[in-house]
Amino acid sequence: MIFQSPHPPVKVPSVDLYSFIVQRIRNQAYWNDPERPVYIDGDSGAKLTIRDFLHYTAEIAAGWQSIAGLVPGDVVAVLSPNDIYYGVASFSVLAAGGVVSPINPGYTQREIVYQLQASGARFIVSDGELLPIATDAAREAGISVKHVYRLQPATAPSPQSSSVAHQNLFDLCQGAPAARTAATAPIRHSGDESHHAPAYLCFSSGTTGKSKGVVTTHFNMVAIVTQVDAFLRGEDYAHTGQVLAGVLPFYHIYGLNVLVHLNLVQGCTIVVARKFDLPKFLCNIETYRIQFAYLVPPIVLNMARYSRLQDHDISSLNFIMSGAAPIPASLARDLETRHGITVRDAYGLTESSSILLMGRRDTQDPEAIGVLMPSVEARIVETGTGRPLGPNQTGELFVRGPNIMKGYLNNPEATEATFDSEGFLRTGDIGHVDRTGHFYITDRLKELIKYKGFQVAPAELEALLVCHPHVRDAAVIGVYNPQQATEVPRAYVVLTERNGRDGRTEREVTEDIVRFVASQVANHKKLRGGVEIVREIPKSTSGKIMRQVLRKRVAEVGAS
Ligand code: 4UU
Repeated sequence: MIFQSPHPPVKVPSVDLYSFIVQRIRNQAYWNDPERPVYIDGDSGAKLTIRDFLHYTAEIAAGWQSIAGLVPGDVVAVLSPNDIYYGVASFSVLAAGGVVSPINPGYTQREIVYQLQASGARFIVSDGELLPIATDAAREAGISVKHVYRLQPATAPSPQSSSVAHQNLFDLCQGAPAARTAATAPIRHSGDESHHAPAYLCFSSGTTGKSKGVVTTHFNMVAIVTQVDAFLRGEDYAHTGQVLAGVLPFYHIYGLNVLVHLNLVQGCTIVVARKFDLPKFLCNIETYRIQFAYLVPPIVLNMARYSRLQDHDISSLNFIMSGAAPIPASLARDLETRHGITVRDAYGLTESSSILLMGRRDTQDPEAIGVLMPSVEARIVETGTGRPLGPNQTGELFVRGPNIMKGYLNNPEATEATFDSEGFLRTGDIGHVDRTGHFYITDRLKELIKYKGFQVAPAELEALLVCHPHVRDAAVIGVYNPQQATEVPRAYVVLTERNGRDGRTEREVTEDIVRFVASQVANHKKLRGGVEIVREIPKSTSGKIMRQVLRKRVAEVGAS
């Protein structure tokens, strides 16, 4: 049985993402005013107008080709926190025929090098405090430091910390000042099938193993924007012309889709936060009269619990979309009843170019996530047998549609294991659908752990743990922390016989392991769920870690 969206299917234009966005900007009445800001920096108040956005994007695109020497298909890594110029970096690369690989700015050098190498990046765009690490990572990955560009306009002071004089992305602008008012015509890729070329390489661990490059084509990205736009309009909660919070990271598929692409189609202004800070966020809601916020559950929780919430006038905020991890139903209700803010859930994957399910206006049950995006088809499949299930039967969710990735980069085995013979993608999530077409996600079959919406791949931490001199074997699972409304990674380790504990207490050994991991990985991957020493890691006869045994143990003895 195949489940369909209650919304009519969309027609996906056969055009590259940049041309699509430029066309839609031209048709969007909110952009008639060239001075209207696309982005406002929530800290400094600096603005990027739609006119400058279009100008810089087109000019830099030309410079990528003629000055930097980018050839279509080249990968450009963007290593930056949220920034008013992030979209300029991204669209200029796309317009020049390049592929963007956004990197988590919280990554350590080791993690950055991994993504640079796995994506085959030829250029890097970065800035500020990240420039030295971007430069070192470039050297380590074999990328010329001449190919590391700064993201800020030339007027911005050069960061003290960098010993290399980097070229500036804005120096790629060739246009004379007089050309600034005309939004330059988009550069189209050559060849009819160009819209099926890769546009982005975001990274995701998928159902198993380490993080992999997700090949998202122009067609996929045009599709998802078209689908979400149609859905929001259909439910009468399009945020056309509104002011939106820009707190979700732009490098992650969720933020990328709604705050770098969809916002342009809907004529929105984004108030950009480089780093999330609750009081600052609330001040910005007040100052800029933010109306709509895409968030993740831990932020919604912090907000609902904040003792000084009353001190802020957040009356402009009328809608919160929470996504990337489950939101406790009581939390959504609380904000709705106390503050009159509509809260809806959204579910998506990097592999589906973002949103698959979203709450409807009339979604009553707060346990339900919502219904399928237009043009997305779904199956619920019995685990183990692969038998398709009907309504109200629990199994793994499979999805198909124009927004589903092409596959994993240079990894045909993983790609093959993720799609079934009819082109449905395995989500690795467990749930069911009711008779009204509402989907519920109740469990996760895949290994992935989500800390505050960020991906943590157990396989990566396990590979790291066995590099610790005292660890012989390791397994990592996620345990839910209700106080923080998030999962946290926890490790189970078997110590080496020779080193054992070296006369130290168990606590000293586990604390050392926690510190060791923390020194190697981004903040969100730290072993916040602790380390437990065990005699052996439960494994199947084929040597696979039986995570369900560990999860069951947590369920029996509690998370702490
Ligand atoms: C329970 O998390 C994402 C993308 C989320 C997204 C995107 C656009 C949400 C709303 C939106 O508008 O991608 P990944 O690849 O980092 O993680 C995917 C996994 C899912 O397989 C599922 O296990 O994250 C989990 N997940 C959720 N779980 C994502 N959203 C939800 C959710 N409830 N709402």
